[in-house]
Amino acid sequence: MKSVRVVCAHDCPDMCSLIAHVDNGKVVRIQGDPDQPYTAGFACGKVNRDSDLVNSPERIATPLRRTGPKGSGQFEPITWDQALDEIADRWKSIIRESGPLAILGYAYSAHQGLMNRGLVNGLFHALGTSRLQAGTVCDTCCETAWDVTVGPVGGADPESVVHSDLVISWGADLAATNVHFWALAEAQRKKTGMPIVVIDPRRTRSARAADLYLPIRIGTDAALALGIMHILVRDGLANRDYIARHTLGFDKVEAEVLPRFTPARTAEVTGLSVADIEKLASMYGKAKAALIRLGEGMTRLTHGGQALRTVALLPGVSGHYGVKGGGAMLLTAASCDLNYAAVRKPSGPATARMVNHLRLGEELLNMKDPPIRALFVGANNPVVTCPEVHKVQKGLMREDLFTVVHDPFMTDTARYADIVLPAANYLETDDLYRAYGAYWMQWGQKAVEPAGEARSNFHVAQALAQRMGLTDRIFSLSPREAAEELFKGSTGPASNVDRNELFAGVPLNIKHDWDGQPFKTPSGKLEFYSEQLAQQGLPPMPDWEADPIEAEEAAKWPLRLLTAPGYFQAHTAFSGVGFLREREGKPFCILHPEDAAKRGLKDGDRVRLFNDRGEIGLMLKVADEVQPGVLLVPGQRPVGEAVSGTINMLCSDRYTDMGEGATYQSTWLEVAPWKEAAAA
Ligand SMILES: Nc1nc2c(c(=O)[nH]1)N[C@H]1C(S)=C(S)[C@@H](COP(=O)(O)OP(=O)(O)OC[C@H]3O[C@@H](n4cnc5c(=O)[nH]c(N)nc54)[C@H](O)[C@@H]3O)O[C@H]1N2
Ligand SMILES: Nc1nc2c(c(=O)[nH]1)N[C@H]1C(S)=C(S)[C@@H](COP(=O)(O)OP(=O)(O)OC[C@H]3O[C@@H](n4cnc5c(=O)[nH]c(N)nc54)[C@H](O)[C@@H]3O)O[C@H]1N2
Ligand code: SF4
Ligand SMILES: [Mo]
Repeated sequence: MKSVRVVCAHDCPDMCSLIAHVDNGKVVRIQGDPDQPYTAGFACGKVNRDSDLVNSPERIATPLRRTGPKGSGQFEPITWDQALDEIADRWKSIIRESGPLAILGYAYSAHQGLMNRGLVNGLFHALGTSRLQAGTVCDTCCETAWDVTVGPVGGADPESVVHSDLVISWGADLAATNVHFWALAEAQRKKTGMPIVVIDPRRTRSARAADLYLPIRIGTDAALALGIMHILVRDGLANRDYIARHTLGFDKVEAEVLPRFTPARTAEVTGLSVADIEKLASMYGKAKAALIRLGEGMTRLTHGGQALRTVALLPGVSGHYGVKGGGAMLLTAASCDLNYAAVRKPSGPATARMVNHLRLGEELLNMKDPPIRALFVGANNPVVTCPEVHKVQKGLMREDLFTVVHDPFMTDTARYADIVLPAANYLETDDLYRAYGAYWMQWGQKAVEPAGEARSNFHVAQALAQRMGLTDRIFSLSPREAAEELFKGSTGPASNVDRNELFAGVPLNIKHDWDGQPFKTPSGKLEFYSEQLAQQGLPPMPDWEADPIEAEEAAKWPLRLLTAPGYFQAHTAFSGVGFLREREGKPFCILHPEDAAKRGLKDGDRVRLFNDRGEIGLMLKVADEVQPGVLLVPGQRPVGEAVSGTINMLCSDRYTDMGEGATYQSTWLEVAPWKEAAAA
């Protein structure tokens, strides 16, 4: 038995340092690293089972070639040489006939390592193919909203919570998606009595453990933030000195926007009580170092950018951005200034046609001059996780589309592939990591050799690059050598780390010297007024108003969809672990008792969820975890596990106001008893 220090590569802000216990070439147990202070000796409930993930009997053993109709899941094993030769031959002939733009590399985030995530993109960049505007299914809305307000720079350090006297978890279910910050916040509460506030339409685990829980109406966060600003100003709790020195345009907001957000109107819009709004404002205004953890949940809807931006402005009014332990924290990665281009953009044209990640279906069906003729999907499962799943499926059914899927498992997406390649996962790969929700960097080595014939993303990118005749150096370096390239020409704390320590596997802190939250906007200040937004035709000042298309949908359908990660099945990356599938249960939705009673539905029923886009079947749980008028579907689950279908069949591919992100929560629907006949 040996133990190997590895880094968790799942798409998660915490980037844990882990200890993999290995016996006879197999990972037998995973535990959190006690010597990395943020990981603090524990992994989350899902990753505790990652020995089951890496050893899962459901993993794909060899490359496969399709033998039946697309989507049927009928394949025959082939060798790696056959698979790679066939891919390279097809791509070459497509490039000859239609040019490189007819190819799309659709690779995403399931392996967070900078090499295994970056080099696949590097391959397609160098080939000059159509480019993926990645992450619009996830964080481009919140990131853009933050960037126009605070600037492209990391927010507060989660570990600074030891200096906080108030934590507000605003649209984030910390106990599910950011457990190490949650643990630190709870420890601070225990030690100092610091209150934790949760603002979330779902009574999450974090909400149940909070000192104050505000069950806000979906999509009204901007109104709540403005209502709090209104009270801070009214009660003389605005920090005028900070506002004058570090912010831009607050006077206009104060004169033109805040008067409209009285406590009474704020209560009407948000569905909260005036008493709770007053209480929150008073707690916030009187705190010395209030830390707001901004979640992405509030941005997955039409005016999501406006929501996040407005909440991110609050610490500017109170001046908490200038205090250690205060401010706001969304992401941290923007402060890690490595030379990413070395891996992601080794060569290739400066610009190329962009394809929005969330519009895969639309673009497969309708893109012209040239149409997409070849698709490579890696570390991504769009047949479940993209909106408009019916369109994605229809696009993937195109006989003239050549699809390659690289994944450890036979996913819903892989079923549509012409060639499936078995992927190694993070326990089987060497890579360099930097957290996106903390200030840590770490080299992680593989704990075991890849299962079966699985190969890493890095390896596949290099093998295809070589077959396609690309000569960039990066395609012949080892992961360790490639990682060194990231430090060339980089400046700042990340570049200053001791490389010997780093590559020996020591977790390293990359904290900046901190003298208050830096602002990297055009004005160098926190921008209440944003000229960048004005130029895009968006409201330059924070505000809240109802969206006309949402209002139309709401008039037609009685329930609003809330989607948030499942506790044991987050997205689909853990669906290969039987234990976790069972813990999560058969795919389900949650309805408030009043709404269930109105429809004659009871806990444990099979139900039909439907709207103009289609219908799906799930199990029903009846609970006051949500407010009346809301239907919650945790996680996104593969089609085969549900009564029928998957939730993204009902979600539109409309964009958010900022960052062209996904609007899953701008979905309205109805629920009724399940009837086999109706579904046929
Ligand atoms: N363990 C684990 N960690 C993860 C992930 C995982 O799946 N599992 N996923 C990772 C990924 S890819 C991401 S993007 C992040 C996402 O993590 P978060 O930033 O936490 O975002 P979400 O999970 O989408 O939503 C968080 C909460 O927002 C609430 N919410 C929804 N709509 C609104 C609203 O209008 N207003 C307010 N105030 N709240 C709202 C939801 O009910 C939910 O509880 O987590 C990452 N971390
Ligand atoms: N309705 C709704 N839809 C959503 C969301 C929502 O809140 N509601 N959230 C959205 C968000 S935030 C995100 S980030 C996306 C996530 O969507 P996806 O990126 O599609 O995430 P996963 O479903 O986890 O799929 C990742 C795939 O990568 C595979 N994989 C794991 N490790 C590796 C590896 O090392 N190499 C390769 N090649 N493959 C690997 C896994 O087996 C899995 O099939 O979903 C989005 N979709
Ligand atoms: S909390 Fe996040 S980083 Fe840590 S083990 Fe779980 S998924 Fe990995
Ligand atoms: Mo995400």
